Amino acid sequence: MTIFNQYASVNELRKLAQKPFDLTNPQSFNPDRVNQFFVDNEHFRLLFATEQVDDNVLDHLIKLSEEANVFDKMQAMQSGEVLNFIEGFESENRSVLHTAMRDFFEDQNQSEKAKAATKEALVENQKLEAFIKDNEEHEKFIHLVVVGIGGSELGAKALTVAMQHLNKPNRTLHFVSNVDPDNAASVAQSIDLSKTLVASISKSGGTLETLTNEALMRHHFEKKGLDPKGHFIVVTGKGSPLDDPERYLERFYMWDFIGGRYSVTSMVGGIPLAFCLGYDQYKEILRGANYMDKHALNTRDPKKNLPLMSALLGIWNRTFLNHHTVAIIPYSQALGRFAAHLQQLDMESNGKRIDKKGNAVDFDTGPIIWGEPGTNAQHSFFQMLHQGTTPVPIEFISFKESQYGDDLEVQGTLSHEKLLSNMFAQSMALANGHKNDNPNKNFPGNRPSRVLLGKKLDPFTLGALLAYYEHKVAFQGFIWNINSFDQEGVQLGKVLANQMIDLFAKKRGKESKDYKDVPVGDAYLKHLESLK
Ligand code: G6Q
Repeated sequence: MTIFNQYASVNELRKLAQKPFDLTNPQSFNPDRVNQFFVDNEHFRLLFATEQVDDNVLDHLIKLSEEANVFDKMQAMQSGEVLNFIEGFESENRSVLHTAMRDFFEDQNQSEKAKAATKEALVENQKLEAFIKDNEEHEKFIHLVVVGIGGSELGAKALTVAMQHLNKPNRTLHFVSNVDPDNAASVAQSIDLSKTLVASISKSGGTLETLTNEALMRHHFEKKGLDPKGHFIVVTGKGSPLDDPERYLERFYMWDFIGGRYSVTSMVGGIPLAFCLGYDQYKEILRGANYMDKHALNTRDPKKNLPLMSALLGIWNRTFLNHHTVAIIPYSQALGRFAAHLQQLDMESNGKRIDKKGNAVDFDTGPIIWGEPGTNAQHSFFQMLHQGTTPVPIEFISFKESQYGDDLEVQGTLSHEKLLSNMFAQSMALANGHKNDNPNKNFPGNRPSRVLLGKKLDPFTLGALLAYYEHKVAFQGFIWNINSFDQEGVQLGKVLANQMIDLFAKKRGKESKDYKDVPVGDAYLKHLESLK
């Protein structure tokens, strides 16, 4: 039996899950409940009256967090203890120190490992500040193209989109991630390459898509008679195949204790964010993330710890109420790419089927994460969320104030008020449902959701929001006792893709020494060939 299933609270929670709180009962889902079921810190408030929990369930969820020693594990993580491992089997066997990348402010972590990591991060940040300020002075580059994929793209993209309203004038940012050549071609053809900086971002320095796209981008520069060396910088691991002074104007580093999906506050996010917003605004993002790191670690009352409470509610929905998916619905256009980042963060971290001892888990772990911003989503898939056969717990995110403050009263209310009204209305409608004799107009209700509210989406808040989700995911992994920090599941596809690539190479007369016959792959290629 896994450790998780040995916790006394798990047994109790399984019993309680037989009869979860009924949100359709107007007596129990009332203003008192809304006023009782929330947790907040100085910057956020998490409202969860619309989750199927009562005090008894919450008490047992808190016991679960105690049995799982979540704070010891959070302390171990932030101190650089080796947590990324599977006991007794070959695994990455590393520390997990993304929090050290932003520990530049008060109350710094005192462990030697964390301090050493922060010191290294500081060097990179100083290099970044000098590079960005020099470019601002001389306006050499106004366009930035980031070449990177997965963790070397998604988070940076989500955050730069979220902060677009603060972009320096004239700056444009583009991402080339897909090995589809149209991605690079469309970017290269849309900007003046003589004013363009390209940042290749790859921790390993060996990712097929990134190496290919870098070569493609260099080719586009050469075609215009420009020397790529004067335009390319790199973010990579020290000693990686890309760590080559001959190829780049400047090299920035990251380390093996920073997982790709946890790398936004390293140079991976630092380069694009500082290029677009300026270094000082980027530092505010770090400050916000650091604030949430301290909150997650030091707020030892689980009822006051936002990421922990969110983690526990998520475990209740997933492992005990058996909901398979979670929709992230920001009522914030700026967070248009945020769900895509959280999809990787959560699913690559907690999409695991063995525990840390290598045993198959006998309970459900990470859910399917997806989402789009509201209100647009209401006009798209919300039909299914209200009346479909699969209940989908929702995490709403919204802010009291808009970013631009450029709003208009139309028919008695501001657009921002209409936005917030819609979000609260959805949360209430999903919870309450609506009885109607016409089955087509009947809403079953009891569809859980929670609302994370912030004051305004500025750099500090964005950094804190990022870290809130990083810690929610980490707390869940600690409780399930799975390794949230590796990603072996993506390897097999990569191996087969390389074998397929060799089939294409062979057809071009360029057979590699590792060539393997892949009969099924051959069959696919024949389909391609037969297309007229
Ligand atoms: C993230 C994953 C993965 C990784 C990419 C890019 O946690 O490890 O998405 O970020 O495969 O890897 P490189 O940065 O090494 O190119």
